[in-house]
Amino acid sequence: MKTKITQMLGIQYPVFQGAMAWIADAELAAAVSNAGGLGIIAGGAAPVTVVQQEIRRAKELTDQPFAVNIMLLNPTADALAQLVIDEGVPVVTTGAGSPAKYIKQWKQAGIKVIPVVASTAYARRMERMGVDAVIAEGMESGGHIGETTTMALLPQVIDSVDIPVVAAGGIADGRGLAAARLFGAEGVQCGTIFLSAKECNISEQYKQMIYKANDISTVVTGRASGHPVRSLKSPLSRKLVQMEGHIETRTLEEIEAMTAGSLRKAVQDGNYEEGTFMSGQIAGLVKDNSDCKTIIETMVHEAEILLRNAPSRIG
Ligand code: TUI
Repeated sequence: MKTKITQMLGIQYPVFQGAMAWIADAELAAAVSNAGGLGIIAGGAAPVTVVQQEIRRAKELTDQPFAVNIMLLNPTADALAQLVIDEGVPVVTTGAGSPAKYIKQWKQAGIKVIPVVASTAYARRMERMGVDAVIAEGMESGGHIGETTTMALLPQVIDSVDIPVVAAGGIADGRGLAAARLFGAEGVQCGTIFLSAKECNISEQYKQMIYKANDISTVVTGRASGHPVRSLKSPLSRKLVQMEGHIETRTLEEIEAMTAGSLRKAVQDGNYEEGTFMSGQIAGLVKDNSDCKTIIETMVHEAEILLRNAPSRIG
């Protein structure tokens, strides 16, 4: 499946593995890149030296292109912006804010720059700044999200810019990829489906919660603090929903204390009571423990069949 994105990045399949903080390490990213997709190392809130090690490990594990994601709320974003240049990382994605101040230096270094956007205004702003493509991420996604669904956001972003658009949010199989292609997207980015990959190093508790999830298993918390986050319903997210129902200043501080470090508790410790198990709404589709190659090849194969048979749907 050749698209403008596979050609731009020199990859085989138009499938990105979303950058998941604490989760998307060199092993996962390299497995996705070796399978023909675009693996992405999550900078997250990790110290610069840790991200540097992951980049170097990814270079050992794959000779295919991979990306690093810079989460712009992260205080080390400036240092990571320089690190990707120093390490010769070919592709950078960004999330949770504006990468405006880095774009010139990244483009000068020959890096392909692909920000996540959650609105058309922001997509247009990014295009004017000279980015290579955008990822339009709907609120079905796990983690930090915008307000608009993929179904509504994607065609509007595609109509707003001339650069390639990658669809994200609620995509986990060939149907999602085929639909995104019909919308006019040049590729997809998936996070939740890769939580089930053998190469994804998360706690067994997290994996089991994903396998057991259905269509109504996630909830959005954090709207009061301005950083809405989608995660699986759990003891912590239920408590947060309750507290957010009657917010005072003290509650915001309590919420901050309860959520700090809670993603790490989910990923590494499998702490059911105190963890934040970030997940997209598509978790109900994620059932078995597969590897990245099978996940990507199955998705692309299914999409190709659907797209080939599309005329039969006219009737
Ligand atoms: O960044 C994400 N998803 C994430 S980051 C993350 S780590 C985290 N941990 C604890 C609390 C909060 C985050 C987990 N998941 N996705 C990309 C994304 N970017 N979604 C939405 C946006 C976005 C929102 C506003 C991008 C740009 C934007 O611009 C606002 C403006 O106009 O500056």
